[in-house]
Amino acid sequence: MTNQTQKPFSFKLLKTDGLARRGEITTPHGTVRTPTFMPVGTQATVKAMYPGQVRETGADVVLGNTYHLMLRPTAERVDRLGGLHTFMNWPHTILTDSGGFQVMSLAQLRKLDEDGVRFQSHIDGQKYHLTPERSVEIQGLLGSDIQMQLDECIKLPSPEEEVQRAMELSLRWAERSRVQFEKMGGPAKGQGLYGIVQGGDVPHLRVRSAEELAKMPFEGYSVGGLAVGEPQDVMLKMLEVTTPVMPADKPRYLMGVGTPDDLLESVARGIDQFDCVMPTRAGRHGLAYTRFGKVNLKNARHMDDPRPLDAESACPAASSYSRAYLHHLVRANEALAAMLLTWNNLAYYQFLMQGMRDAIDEGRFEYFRLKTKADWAKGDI
Ligand code: PRF
Repeated sequence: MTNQTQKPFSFKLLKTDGLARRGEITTPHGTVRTPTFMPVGTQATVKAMYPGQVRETGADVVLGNTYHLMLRPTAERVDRLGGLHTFMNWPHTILTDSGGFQVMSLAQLRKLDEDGVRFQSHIDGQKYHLTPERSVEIQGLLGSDIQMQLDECIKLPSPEEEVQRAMELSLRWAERSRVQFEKMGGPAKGQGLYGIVQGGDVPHLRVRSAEELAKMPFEGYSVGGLAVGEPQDVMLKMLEVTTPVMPADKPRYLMGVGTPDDLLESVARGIDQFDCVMPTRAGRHGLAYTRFGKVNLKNARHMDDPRPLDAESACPAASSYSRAYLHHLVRANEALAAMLLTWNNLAYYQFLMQGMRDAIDEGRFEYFRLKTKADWAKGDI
């Protein structure tokens, strides 16, 4: 049950500019300004960042993973310890993925059938059975504000029959997930459950998936099965056929995407929410995102460069450390390298999202899109 200060899930569409949308998701743990980028906190931590610092970059919501947390420390333990918000000291909104995607990329000896997916843990080989019902149960135990149905995401390219089979299975799992979500009291707790559009790179399957899901009462709708090996123009084409069929009064979440350019182009096609490991993972590998494109700090050209990454950035990681120092930390494999570059990258992603939100508010999104791309093209230095 939500207490007096907690508000139930809702979405308000505040403004549109072309297909780009400016909105607000409310959950029991706060307000999410959309379009939004959600840093990935797979293991109940955004790697190399304090939660307060993640918040300060401008994040309204972080993502957790059913797959990882069910294996360790287990959903039941997190529940006993007061839920995921308390456990990880993130009092704001949390979205969790359902586990299907991670099972397919990480688990051993996977076996998928109508009922769900059987797999062995990549940590200790222990056997698990994840069903649509169990996934929603786990997400409920974690206390996630925004939950995802279990789905089957297949890699591209795949034969059309295979794409169709996975999409139809995901629709049946959507229905079962919804039933379980209501049984768990999700709506009474003010939580939301999203259905996930599948259909690979086949336009008519995407449309059917979105139309069938729209008939079910989800709080939001995700676009899954993209950024799985197809070129960017195929992904954008799929968004162009999918978002017009998705309910306009519900949030739309493009899962596991992407580069700054992907975010810009997807918002231009009507997407409201994103998550991706890119800024955090790249940061741990010596790569910085800036207004003028990517900077690989491993490169020897930075060795004697006293300039910061971006003197005008509000993020200290970008403005207060020289490229020479960052290069040194990366080369020496120091923990601070990962910390500073992750901080810089999350701050840049949030700066980009704030720029998009302001541009939509002020009816100049198209100009913002072109200007941002022109700055990237200038390149760094
Ligand atoms: N389904 C789920 N999670 C995901 C995806 C998906 O298709 C993707 C695809 N890019 C990332 N994360 N449940």
